[in-house]
Amino acid sequence: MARNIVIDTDPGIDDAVAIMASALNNDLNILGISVVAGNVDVDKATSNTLRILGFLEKKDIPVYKGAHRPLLGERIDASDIHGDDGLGNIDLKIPRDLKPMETSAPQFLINIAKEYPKDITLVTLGPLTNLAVAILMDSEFIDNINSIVSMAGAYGLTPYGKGNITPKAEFNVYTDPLAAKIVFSSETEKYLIGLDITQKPDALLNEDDMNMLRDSGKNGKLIHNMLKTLFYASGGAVPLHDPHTIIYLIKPEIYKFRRYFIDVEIYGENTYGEIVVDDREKVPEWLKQGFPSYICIDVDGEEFKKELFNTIL
Ligand SMILES: [Ca+2]
Repeated sequence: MARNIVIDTDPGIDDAVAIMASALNNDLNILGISVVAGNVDVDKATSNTLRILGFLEKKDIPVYKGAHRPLLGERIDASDIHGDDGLGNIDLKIPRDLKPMETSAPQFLINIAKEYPKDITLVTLGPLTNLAVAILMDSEFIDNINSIVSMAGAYGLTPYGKGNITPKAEFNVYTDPLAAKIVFSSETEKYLIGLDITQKPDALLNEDDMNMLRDSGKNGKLIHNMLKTLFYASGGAVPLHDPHTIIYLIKPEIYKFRRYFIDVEIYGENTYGEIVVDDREKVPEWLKQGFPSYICIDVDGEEFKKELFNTIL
């Protein structure tokens, strides 16, 4: 039986690729997509979700618009990376019959978790504002979720686990560290996939991958078009962060996780949005700081790309 998932996202080029991979895999059943401000503002991110679903002809997946700003700090976007439209300035229209639902994203998350208790894997690809609001609104919400799989954070557990906004902070956490703190301290199983593995050299898209995408069918061509400006601006090797969450669900054996107690820095001048990992080995758990999560510490990058291309192309 297919696994029920809900995706919370801020498309975003790599979000779009993750949505494509999840929608095209028969072992995953997308119950809905909630949208949050992140890479672009929430209206553009919602439009982009609808554009991708229209392109895939998956018009039956409901889309819910969520938070337009973070719980903490001013909204910061990443249109310098993802283009003004958030998808690399591609020519892709929203089909006229596609609109977001009336219900807000946090309310949808609460409702769907009640409807499918302990039967939903919540996949997050953006700042964690919608989840934090759902946690604050409904004390039973998090108990109803089976597990959370998030692309978020830089943990310093591999040579690649350094920040991409500041030396210490990754975008999805930096842009709403309070939301991340609320979600990461919640009592559910959390699998956190961060820059420690998404920036690993063998997981980056290289020139051969780009040429292969360009010369493949319509799905590959769309990915090539979204990525090409960013790819050449970044010197010929580009990470695809968000799709790791989906490939982890499809092929968990190529990922390695370890359990750590973690917390999020929300006050620091130079460390704002940093994830503090309590990796002290000889300290008993009851003395450790933060809350436990499973942190991704390795991936077979070649296998990641192979599985991603197999799913999408
Ligand atoms: Ca994202």
